[in-house]
Amino acid sequence: MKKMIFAFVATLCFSIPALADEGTGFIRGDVDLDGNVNIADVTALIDYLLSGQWPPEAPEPEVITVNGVSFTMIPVEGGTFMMGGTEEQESDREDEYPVHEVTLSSFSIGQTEVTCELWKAVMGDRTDYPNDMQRPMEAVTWTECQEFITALNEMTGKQFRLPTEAEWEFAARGGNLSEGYKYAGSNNYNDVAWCAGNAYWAQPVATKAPNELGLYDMSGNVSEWCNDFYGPYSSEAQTDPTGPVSGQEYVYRGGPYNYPASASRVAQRFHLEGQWSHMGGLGLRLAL
Ligand SMILES: [Ca+2]
Ligand SMILES: [Ca+2]
Repeated sequence: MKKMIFAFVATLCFSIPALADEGTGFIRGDVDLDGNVNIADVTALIDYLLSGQWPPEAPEPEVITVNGVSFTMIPVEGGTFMMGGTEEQESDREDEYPVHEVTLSSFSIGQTEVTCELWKAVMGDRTDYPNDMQRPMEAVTWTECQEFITALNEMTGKQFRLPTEAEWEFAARGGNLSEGYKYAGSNNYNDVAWCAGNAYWAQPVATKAPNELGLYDMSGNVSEWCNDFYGPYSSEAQTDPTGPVSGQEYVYRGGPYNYPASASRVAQRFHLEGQWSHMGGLGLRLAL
């Protein structure tokens, strides 16, 4: 009898419509949203049933407005992936190896790069970027990004931050919905990335196709600062890695509009000193 009840609950577990929807990035049956489907999900489902909260729902994209400017954070369900120069990357760059297994907890990431419009809404007149305000903010240092995030957090009461390098790559690869593309959402850079070959300067965000998670411009447009110091990869499997504890330079990812397409591969790493580098084509994307 106990077995029958268990089997019944397990069947329920795998039929949760909210979590089975195509395109949400969430795994069918993963009730507790930890990226794995296992016995813990059956327990979580029983808890949901007993608490009267049925059905459990996958988190929705969140729209946040500051000083009249709205932006969207996309939930990314945690999971396990291979990080670094996997086969489809066709990479000869030493720092993408060894390819290693990374497991991440759930997080949210900006649907787009931080726009000039959003930067201005948060930092007042600090921006002197005169052109299209829907373009990504660029030529900002890692330190300035932290100032922007601190100000944004004071305005919203939230805990925005830069993504870790692993979160950035997992999201670029499409998270649990990954199709294994070379670029974020396609094997053809022209579908998804503004880069040398189709652009001379930054383009308004979200004007190429999104990736599997609905994220725009993870490949190309502007590169994006990550929170981590730059360092070599280790072959060991890691959970929620945050990079080296100290370092000289910070990681940035995604390849800018003025680099060749290969620079916008999902695995390619860049690094730069964080305080003085006002580099054109380098911006940011928020994580939460
Ligand atoms: Ca689970
Ligand atoms: Ca980008």
